[in-house]
Amino acid sequence: MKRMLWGCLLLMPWLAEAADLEVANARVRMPPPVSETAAVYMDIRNADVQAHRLTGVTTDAAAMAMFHGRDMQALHDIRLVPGEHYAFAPGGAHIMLMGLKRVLHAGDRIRLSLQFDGDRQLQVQAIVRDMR
Ligand SMILES: [Cu+2]
Repeated sequence: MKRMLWGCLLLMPWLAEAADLEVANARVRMPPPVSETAAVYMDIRNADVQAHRLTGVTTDAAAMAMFHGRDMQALHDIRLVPGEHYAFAPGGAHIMLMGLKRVLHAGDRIRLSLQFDGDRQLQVQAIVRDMR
């Protein structure tokens, strides 16, 4: 049977898992109160034997979310190499939230929905951290 039973799992705030793709350590850099943007970081592990692609991200915490490279350029999708981790991390690629709908405080959690190739989705909670 094919691995079609992805569904939406939520195991722990920072560890979500769907078959062969795992997300860990999802966090949001706490923005200044006046900011309408924020960066989200996380590690995504592709434990599958084949490559996957992260194709989209949505959140109810902001008007828009997208992938950015280290120079803030938009990335269409993210290639996930088999057996490797992909890191959205400070100073590198990140998930950019634009049009925040509320002020984020340290300890708050926001929900993100990650879309992967093959119509698969993963629900992730990211915790807001003061990274100053
Ligand atoms: Cu950005």
